[in-house]
Amino acid sequence: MKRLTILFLLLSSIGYADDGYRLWLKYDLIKDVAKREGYARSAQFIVLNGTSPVLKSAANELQTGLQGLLGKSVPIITNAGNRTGGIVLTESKGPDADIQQLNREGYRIIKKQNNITIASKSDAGVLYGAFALLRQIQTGQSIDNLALTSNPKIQYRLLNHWDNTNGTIERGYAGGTLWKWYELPATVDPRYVDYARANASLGINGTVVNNVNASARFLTDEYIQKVAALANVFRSYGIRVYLSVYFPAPKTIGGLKTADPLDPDVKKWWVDKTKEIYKAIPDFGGYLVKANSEGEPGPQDYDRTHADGANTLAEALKPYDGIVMWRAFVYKADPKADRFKAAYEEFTPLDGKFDKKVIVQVKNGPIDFQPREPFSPLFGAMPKTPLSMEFQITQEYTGFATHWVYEAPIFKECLDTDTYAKGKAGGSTVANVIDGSLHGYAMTAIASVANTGADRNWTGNPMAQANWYAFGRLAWDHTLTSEGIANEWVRMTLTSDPNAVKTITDLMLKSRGIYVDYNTPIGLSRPWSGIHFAPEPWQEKSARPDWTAIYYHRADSIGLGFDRTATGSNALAQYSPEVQRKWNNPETCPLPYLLWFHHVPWTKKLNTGRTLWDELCTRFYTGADSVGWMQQQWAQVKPAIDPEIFADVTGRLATQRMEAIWWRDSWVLYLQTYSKKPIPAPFKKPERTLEDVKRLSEIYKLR
Ligand code: BDP
Repeated sequence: MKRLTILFLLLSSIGYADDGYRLWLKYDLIKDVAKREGYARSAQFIVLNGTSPVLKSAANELQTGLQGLLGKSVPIITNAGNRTGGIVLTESKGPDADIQQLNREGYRIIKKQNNITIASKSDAGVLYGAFALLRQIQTGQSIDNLALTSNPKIQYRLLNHWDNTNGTIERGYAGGTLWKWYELPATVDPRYVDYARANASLGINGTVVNNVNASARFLTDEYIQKVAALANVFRSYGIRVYLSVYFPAPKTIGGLKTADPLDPDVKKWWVDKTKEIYKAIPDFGGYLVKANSEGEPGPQDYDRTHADGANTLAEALKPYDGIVMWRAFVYKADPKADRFKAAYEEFTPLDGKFDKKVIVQVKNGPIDFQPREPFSPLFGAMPKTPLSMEFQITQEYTGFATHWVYEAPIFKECLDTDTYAKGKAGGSTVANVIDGSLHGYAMTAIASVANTGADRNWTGNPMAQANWYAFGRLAWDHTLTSEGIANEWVRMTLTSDPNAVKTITDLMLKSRGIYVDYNTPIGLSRPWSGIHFAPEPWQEKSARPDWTAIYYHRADSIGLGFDRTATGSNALAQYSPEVQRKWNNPETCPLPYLLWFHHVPWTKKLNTGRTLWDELCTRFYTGADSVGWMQQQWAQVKPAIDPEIFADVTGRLATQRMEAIWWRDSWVLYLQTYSKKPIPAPFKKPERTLEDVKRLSEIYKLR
């Protein structure tokens, strides 16, 4: 691995193209000599006290990073004697005031007696501090008077990989799985180390390695050994592995007649299986479960509740430091129900009924990772059950690997929204729910569906690396801003040229709004079945009504949108009265959420001064046109960007532009059959017909 890293450093310094593999851990030589020498004076050596593999990772990373950034080798020593001017790594439980203010994984970086000390109560905290110091240098900040304290606000910070035994990834757009199941456990790809380094640099401390639509094979001895080999790599970076479990596994691989969670043989099966896993993986993190959801079996098949199912697994984990993450992503095939309401209806009656080792994992929105979605009403409604957040980094609904969508604003929008669970503003945002501060949860977690794959640059679209980065940074500290994170990522990953940094940061911040405008403006959504890419607002036939497009947008001759007020499904009643007041009235409901909650007449004047129809057209057209603006802005940064990455993003933007127009045309031509209104000036009517775009979608689906 080390040799690989050095090779990359060498190649980049002699001007070879950047293939994106190094992510934000580039460590390219700092060109400003005075600056470089300044850093070098404070980083003459690294003092490593201790033998923990995680501490060693911290020292090695510092050494690799400094070698690249400063262009000189920095020795790792165990005792500095009287020498100063180095970096001292300290894992300490001591009474020192600096340490007292830290939680287990927090760190303190401080310049003391001419040394920089990185201190933490845990070796993992020291590792996070080492990455923070490198980040400080990578982003060109001074390290002369450092006094930096940072504590993660959330305890379990995980990636969820939807990876399968056959090498594919559900909703993955960057190649096949990173995990080479066929080769494991005997062959351990060095890339696993780089995966772990990237995650540790953000403070991610757990990874669920397999799909929530889980194969029972992951619980066989064969796969436990494979997963253990991954765990052996990740352990040195403070990362624990978790498994998604197939709930009926006691039947399918255990040979039992039932998987009823209250059956004594089933309970025993889980106890024995868990013991077997811990024998192979002593720091195993625990189980993630999708049950009674989208056809996946679960406890309800035996007239048991989600709590019964979760608690059986929790009991099996009792002797160990592991947890159960039970997903709340459930909805029944009831033609009369509103899918929006399902999770709340099923889970709130179970509040307080879960074992203390269980955390309920809730998607950010009530439906399914839409480009823009109101927060799930479960947040704030389960005071006695720890809830964790599930975001999605992979761009299932946000344009796969061709559309440039920086997702931090999606994450932040949800985290920063007030649930009003306390009845008044302040202190009860979604972030306050999941960081435990609102209800005093004993356990806190945040997860996101990963966007990594075997593509050389990890994420397909190089700009999508920023979404992995942003999730990790926010999982550590949800108070960081989308802009701050974007700025930091650009400088570490793409360029330090100030104008280019500014242009790209601006593009990133606008990218999600632009996507929403041509894809799902004013509160439209599109979670209908299929590959979730081709526009098909006309889709009306499916195995179940909530897998059709018309179920969601409800276009008719009068207007558009899903009435979720008391005259409709009344899903709004699941929110606190203050939130209801904000969204209940179509006159005052913020435009981004309007069609989520209201069926609005085509001719209704909105607060923009335009009718609904004209506003929709304006959004679709300006959204698609704005991709042209993105192309122009991107063209301007060419001199500051590596040519390979520049060309890659340029190509993807061209595709995005074409597809944005396809989305725009599909929506406006289809909705026009209901609104019966012309495309308002100055926009020109699409050059193709509804039949043309329908055909295009059919062909697209053939792939
Ligand atoms: C949906 C995906 C599906 C997942 C499901 C889930 O389309 O592939 O299995 O979510 O989260 O968004 O379980």
